Amino acid sequence: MPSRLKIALQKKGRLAEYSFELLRKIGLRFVANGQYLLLKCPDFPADIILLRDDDIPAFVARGSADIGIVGQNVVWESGKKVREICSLGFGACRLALAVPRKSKYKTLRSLKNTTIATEYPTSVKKFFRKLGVSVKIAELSGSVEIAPEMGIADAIADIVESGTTLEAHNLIPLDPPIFKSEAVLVASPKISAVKRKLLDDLMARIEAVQAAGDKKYVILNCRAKDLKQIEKIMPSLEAPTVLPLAKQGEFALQSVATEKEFWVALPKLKAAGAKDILLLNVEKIVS
Ligand code: PRT
Ligand code: ZN
Repeated sequence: MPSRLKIALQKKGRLAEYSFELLRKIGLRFVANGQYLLLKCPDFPADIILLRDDDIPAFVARGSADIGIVGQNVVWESGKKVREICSLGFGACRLALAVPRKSKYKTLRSLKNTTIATEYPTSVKKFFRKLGVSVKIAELSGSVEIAPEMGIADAIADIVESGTTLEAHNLIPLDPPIFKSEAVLVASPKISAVKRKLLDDLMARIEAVQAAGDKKYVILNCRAKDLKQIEKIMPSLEAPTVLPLAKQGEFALQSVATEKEFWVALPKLKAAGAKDILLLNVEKIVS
């Protein structure tokens, strides 16, 4: 039987939809309807295993899954031996220490001998060991932000994204964070050579998606007399493509640019005589 790559993804939660979307963008078809935990991809030799995110590092480390998508925070906390292949550009957050607004503890070092509530005991212990500051840990599996109010801890170490949750509980973060994290593609150290080839194939596809990033395909028309000036202004990867229109003395210019570059260039393009301007999505760029 031909080898099939086993891909571990979060079943439900903050990374699930982004992970499904990425796999779909790279051409893997599957139906995730919440009913099955093992999904077969019909047009690529891969099966998707849906798990709690906390279980993904262990599955990948022991080779029960060949690759997985999970937050670096979860990998580091687990201590499991997996290979980080690449960052995926979503799930960005940080593990930060925070204290009540009115707390007497204002710096990381001032937390000496205090109790810190967290879902990340290993990462917190490691951080303070490195800092040479001894702290006690109150390990919780949720609702960490209410621990100081409940008298369980002096400070917390929790995942922060926008900071809204901390603010809502009158907590202020201390700098620097313990670490910054984002979703990563991880691979098993036990992956076979055949499956490694399948992974390389998927990686090339992921790179094409990442290269497209927020790039757009820009198309516009102009008159021959304005062509040279517009060519100069038009942002592009190398240089814009210039094509004559089926109308005497008119041209089309086509190029690839980031959305930001496009908006900056737009007033100048219009002033230079650009018209019929289209902005289209670019899905993939293969260099
Ligand atoms: O059920 P399962 O165990 O699979 O999921 P989970 O509930 O453990 O994790 P989930 O789905 O909440 O998060 C999955 C991953 O998303 C995390 O491991 C992080 O890598 C990443 N991530 C990104 C976040 C956040 N942003 C985030 N904001 N994980 C959690 N949060 C929580 C945080 O715990 C806190 O309660 O959101 C709150 C803070 O958000 P802000 O925006 O108010 O600062
Ligand atoms: Zn979890």
